[in-house]
Amino acid sequence: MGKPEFLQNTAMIIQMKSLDSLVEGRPIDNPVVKPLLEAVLGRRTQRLPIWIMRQAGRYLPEYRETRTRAGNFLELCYTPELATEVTLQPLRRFDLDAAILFSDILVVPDALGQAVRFETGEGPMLAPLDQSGIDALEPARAEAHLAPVIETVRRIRAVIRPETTLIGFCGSPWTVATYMIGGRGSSDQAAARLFSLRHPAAFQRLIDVLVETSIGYLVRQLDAGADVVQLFESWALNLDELAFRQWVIAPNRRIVAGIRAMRPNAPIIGFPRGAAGMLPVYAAETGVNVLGLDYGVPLAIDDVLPEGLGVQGNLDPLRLVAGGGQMLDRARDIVAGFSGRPHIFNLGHGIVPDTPIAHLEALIAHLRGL
Ligand code: 1CP
Repeated sequence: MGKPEFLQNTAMIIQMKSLDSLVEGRPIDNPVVKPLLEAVLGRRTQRLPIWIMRQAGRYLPEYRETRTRAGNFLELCYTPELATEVTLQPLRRFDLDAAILFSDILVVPDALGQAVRFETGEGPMLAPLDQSGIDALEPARAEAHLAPVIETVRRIRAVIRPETTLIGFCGSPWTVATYMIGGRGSSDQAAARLFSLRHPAAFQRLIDVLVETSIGYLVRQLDAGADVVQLFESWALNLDELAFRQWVIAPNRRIVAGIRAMRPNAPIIGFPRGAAGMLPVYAAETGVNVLGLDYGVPLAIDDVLPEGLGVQGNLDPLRLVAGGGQMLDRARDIVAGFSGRPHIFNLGHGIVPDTPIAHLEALIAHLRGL
């Protein structure tokens, strides 16, 4: 796919960066280039930007130690000192281009007054919402409740290298709603799908609360120092076209537009996991800068996505668990497959706890040598 010459020319990119700096009134002699942010903004860079989905977590012994110290998982998310510490852990070990705020998508329901518990060895647990529960949510308390997370963003920004991009995030409304209605994770999201069909008006009210809360939450993350924000739509699978448009595309589009109404040009990554045939529509209609690709997406998606749209992904996390030649070969093919557009190397879903650290080291060394 042909690209304008200037997108391939690093010297020009640096010049353009300097012009940006002039426009924004920053000193032009010291423009700090963040390769990952550049890619999100649609510019190809010499250095391949890399981060790993869920890069802080149980595969790291130092994470397990800090989590034990925190007592429980939500305490870890709400204690800025500890959340900053676990955010930095993968950056100390690996040559990565981004830090991602350590938190969870389920701090939002917790902030709205639907208490969330994380039992060790099990996923999240919530008391499932019914129609009256939706109307009892308390959006007014969310900002104060989430203040420690914003403080964590501030602390991370203060200590990471200026070249490192800081990624903030929240869950997209549909994905968060599947936990709020179902009370826990499930493989088919049947509880939320049925609820949305039986009680569309109540479900729309829930989505509206999540859209509004997410806009405010992400704008505060950007103001505290996040360079980019990512919308995790981890359960975009299992929806028919109509439901996908109603509960995935429309709310994500409203969040993107709502953020940009307050912070024009805010860089946003969308990750609609499992969107499959709806990916091009999602990209065109939500307005995200970068599309996250799960590992089910074929490399040939490159032919049908809008020219210049950035992509992120899509290595199967189990290739990283197994390691060796198959992992390195697939990583090389992914990089080659997206060489015609801005590309951020990542996994197609979160790294899993039994991933050997040596495999991640080998993967990153391989990518740096390409
Ligand atoms: O036991 C533990 O220590 C908890 C494991 C854990 C961790 C490390 C959970 C519980 N959440 C997190 C952190 C987390 N969650 C991050 C920041 C870490 C980083 O990237 O460095 C992020 C971005 C998330 C986002 C998240 N939480 C998503 C979207 C991404 C995805 O994987 O699809 C989802 C769906 C959740 C819900 C959730 N939180 C935790 C678990 C085990 C789950 C999934 C439950 C399920 O399968 O339904």
